[in-house]
Amino acid sequence: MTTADLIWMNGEFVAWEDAKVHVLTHGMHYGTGVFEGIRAYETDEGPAIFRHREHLERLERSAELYYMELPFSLEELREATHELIVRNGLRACYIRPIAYRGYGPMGLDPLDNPVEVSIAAWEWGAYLGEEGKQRGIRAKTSPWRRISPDSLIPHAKASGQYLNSVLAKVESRRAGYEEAILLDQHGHVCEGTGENIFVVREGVIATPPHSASILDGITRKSVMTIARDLGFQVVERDIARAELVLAEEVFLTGTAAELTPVREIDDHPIGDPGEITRAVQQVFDDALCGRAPRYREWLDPVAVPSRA
Ligand code: PPE
Repeated sequence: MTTADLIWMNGEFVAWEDAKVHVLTHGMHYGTGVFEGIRAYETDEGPAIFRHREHLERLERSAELYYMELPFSLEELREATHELIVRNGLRACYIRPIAYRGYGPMGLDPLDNPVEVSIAAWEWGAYLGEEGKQRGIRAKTSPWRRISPDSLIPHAKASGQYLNSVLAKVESRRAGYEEAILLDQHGHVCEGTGENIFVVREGVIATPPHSASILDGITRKSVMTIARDLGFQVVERDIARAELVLAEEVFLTGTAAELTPVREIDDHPIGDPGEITRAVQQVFDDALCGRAPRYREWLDPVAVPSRA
């Protein structure tokens, strides 16, 4: 990975290589952490963070769902992130805040362990490859089902929950695909290992609803708004597995993956990225980089002091 100079840890900036934790950190043993994935983009007015507030609010909600109270306000975390970007001299970057139960008593009850918070930022290119973003990726339906709300909290972005994504990811990569598509506990299409999913059928854009165990993706919401503004019909509904193959177009959305088309699922060609995917992707990319005035409010500009 491309490293940066500094990482923010519990209110202080430390050298990247010194950002360490104790081996008995609770979150490392039991997955008791919540995190975010955020991106900043280079705009005409310097770096700007895409939907920063929404991401920080989700972090706080995820923490709350796992009984963690963040020891910093969202405004403090926002300011720390701005300073981190400036002090690292970053322009476009990926931002990873994480809050976790730290070193303290062992055992499953986490309530006496401190809640620690860190924020790292670094340059991270196309998550599923630059070619994947342009031409589309090959995906495979996973034999692993997405975590169900009977056992965990799909709406929380919690560290331990990602073991589910790791199983699906490794299985699909070993089988020669770039990404796995997970079904929910009822067998409906749910999402990718780190992305929400959309299918286009008869010109209508469909995406699984909240009841399908999805993570409530911020990119998903943004793309739905853009697609509707472009005049497309967007519906949230259960999607049968076969529809992945029957679809005219399929694409994935996520902070890391941005909008990535899918060109093949389970060895069935879907084809080159279709017109609707392209149209939405174009406006989405414009929105990220501050070229779409209509979505300018989605950007949190970072004030970079001039070196003069
Ligand atoms: N589902 C899952 C399971 C998920 O992890 C993500 C983000 C999404 C949907 C899309 O959510 P949003 O980013 O709000 O649009 N995955 C993050 C982690 C990726 C990683 O490898 O780490 C991300 O994209 O940052």
